[in-house]
Amino acid sequence: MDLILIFGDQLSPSISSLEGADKDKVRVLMVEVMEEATYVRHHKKKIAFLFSAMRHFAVTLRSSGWNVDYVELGDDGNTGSFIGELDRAILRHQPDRVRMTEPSEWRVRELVNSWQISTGFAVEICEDDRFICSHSEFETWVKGRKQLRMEYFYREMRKKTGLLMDAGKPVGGKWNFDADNRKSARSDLFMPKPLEIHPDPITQDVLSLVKKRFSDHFGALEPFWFATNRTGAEKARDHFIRDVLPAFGNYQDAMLAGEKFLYHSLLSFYMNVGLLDPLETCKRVEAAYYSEHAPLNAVEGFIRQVIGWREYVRGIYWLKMPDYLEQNFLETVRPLPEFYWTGQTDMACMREAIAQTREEGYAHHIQRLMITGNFALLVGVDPKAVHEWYLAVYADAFEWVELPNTLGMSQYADGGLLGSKPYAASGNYINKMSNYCENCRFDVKQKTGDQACPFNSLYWHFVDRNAEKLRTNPRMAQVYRTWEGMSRDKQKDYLDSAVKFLDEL
Ligand code: FAD
Ligand code: DLZ
Ligand code: SF4
Repeated sequence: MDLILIFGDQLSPSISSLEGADKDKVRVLMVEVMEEATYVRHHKKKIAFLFSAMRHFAVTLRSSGWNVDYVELGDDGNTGSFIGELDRAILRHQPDRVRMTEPSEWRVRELVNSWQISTGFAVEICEDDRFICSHSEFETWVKGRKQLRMEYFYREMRKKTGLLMDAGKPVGGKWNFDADNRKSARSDLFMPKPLEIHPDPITQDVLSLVKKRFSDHFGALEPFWFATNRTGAEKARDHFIRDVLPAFGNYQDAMLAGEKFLYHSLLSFYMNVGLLDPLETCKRVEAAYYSEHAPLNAVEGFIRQVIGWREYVRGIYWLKMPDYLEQNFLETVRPLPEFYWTGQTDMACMREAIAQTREEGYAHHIQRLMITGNFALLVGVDPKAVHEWYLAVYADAFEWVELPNTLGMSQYADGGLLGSKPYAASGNYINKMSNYCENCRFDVKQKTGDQACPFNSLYWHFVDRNAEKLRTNPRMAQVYRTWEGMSRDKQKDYLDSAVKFLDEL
C-alpha cells in the first residue's frame, strides 16, 4: 500500500502523485502543521487561505473516492511537523512506500531527503508537471549562455506552448508589447472590484481557528474574500477575463491611492496552490484575444507574466538553491525598519503599500518592486530580512517564486543574474506612476532638506555608495555620468540629507 502525501500547495486533482494510483490501495495524507505556519510568521489571511483550501480539497478527493487521512491543526497528538506527521501516519497505515509530488520549496525537499536517508523508507518523488518547464529543460536552456535573460526564455515557452504563435512567428509580429503597458491610471477610470467569495462553513471554522491560534501574526483576517476551492477560483478567473483583462496591459505599472487592485488579476494565490492551472488559464486568456474581447498588449502581457516570469523564476530558484539564499552582492546589513510591520511612516507611498498588505495579504507587482522593495534597496536592508518579510506577508508567497523576485529582482543581491540593473528609483518615478505624492507630508519636487521626498536623496546615496560595484554596468553608465557631473556641493547636499534620514531610521 502507498501513502501519498499531498502538500498545501498541491491542491490539483491531476497532481502527479495521484496519477495512476489505485484508489482502493492507497491512503492520501494531508496535514496542517504548526511548523509550516510559523517558520516565518505568515499573514493571518494566508494561513486561513491555505488551511481552508486544503480542507476543501480533502472533501473533493473523498467525494471522488479517495481515502484521505486529514490531520487538522488542533487534532490530538498532532506533532506540528511534516516529518512527525509522516512518522505517525506510517504507524497508523503501515504503508510499503511513500509517494509525493516534489515539494515546491528547497527547505521541504531537504526535510524529505533527510527523512528518507535516516529511515531508509522507500519514497517515490514525482515531477511537478503543473509547471511548463521542467528542471532539466531549464538546465538545458541555461547551458552555454552568459546571460539568463527572461525575454529569451519566454520566447522558448511561447514556442513550446504555441500560445500567441502563428506558423512559428509571434502573433502581431512582436514577442513583447510591454512598451504599451506603462500608462499611469486616473481615479476617474472605471475600476473593477475583485470577486469576493463569502466564507462557507469550512472557511468559517478555519477563520475561528486562525483567530484563536495566530492572533499575534501580522495582518487582518477579515473581511476574508478569497476563493478556497476550484469552483470559486474559476469564478475569479472568469471575472478577471470578462471585466478586467481588457485594461490589464495598459495600467500594469500604475499605482493609485485607495485602489488596491487596479487591473491586476489576483490569480497568483490560486495558481500557486494548484486551484487554477497556469497553462489552462493562459489558454483562456489567449481565447479572449482571438474573440476580440481583449487587446493583444493585455493578453500578451498576462501570458508573459505567467509562462515567462513565473516559470523563469522557478527555474532560477532550483538552479541556484541553496546558495541563492545566502547571496548579498551589495553587502547590506541594515535590519528591516519596524514600520514595515506597523505601516507607521510619513511616506504616503510606503504607508499605502504596507496598509493594503496588512489588510489583504496582497500588493501588486509595482508596489512590491518600486515602493517597498525600492525603499529597502535604497536604504540597504539585509536581503534575507527583506526576503523573510515578503515570504510572510503575501498570501501568494512561496519561496520558489518569492525568493528570486525579492532577493534577485528587487534587491539585486544576486549581482544581476535576474535583472540587468537594480530597480532603484527616486521619488520622480513614483510620482509619475502614481498619485501617492499628492497626500504626502514630503515634497517630491524638493531634492534635499527635511521637507524633501526621502527617495530623492536616498537614491543618490545608493548610487554613490555602490559606485565600485555598479559603475561598470553599462545600464548604469548614464546614472553615473549624471552623478559625477554634479557639483561637489550638490552631491554633498544629497549625501548629507540621506545620512540624516538614515540616522533617524
Ligand atoms: P498580475 O499582475 O495579474 O499578473 C498575472 C500573473 O503573472 C500573476 O498572478 C503571477 O502568477 C504572474 N506573475 C507576474 N509577475 C510575476 C513575477 N515577477 N514572478 C512570478 N510570477 C509573476 N509572486 C508570487 O506569486 N508570489 C510571491 O511571493 C511574489 N513575491 C514577489 C516579491 C517581490 C519583491 C516582487 C517584486 C514580486 C513578487 N511576486 C510574487 C511577483 C508579482 O508581484 C505577483 O505575482 C503579482 O503581484 C501577483 O498578483 P496578481 O495575481 O494580481 O498578478
Ligand atoms: C504555507 C503553508 C502553511 C501555512 N501551512 C501548511 C500546512 O499546514 N500544511 C501543508 O501541507 N502546507 C502548508 N503550507 C504550504 C507549505 O509551506 C508548502 O506546501 C510547501 O512550500 C511545500 O514545499
Ligand atoms: Fe513617496 Fe516621496 Fe511621493 Fe511621499 S513624496 S509619496 S515619500 S515618493
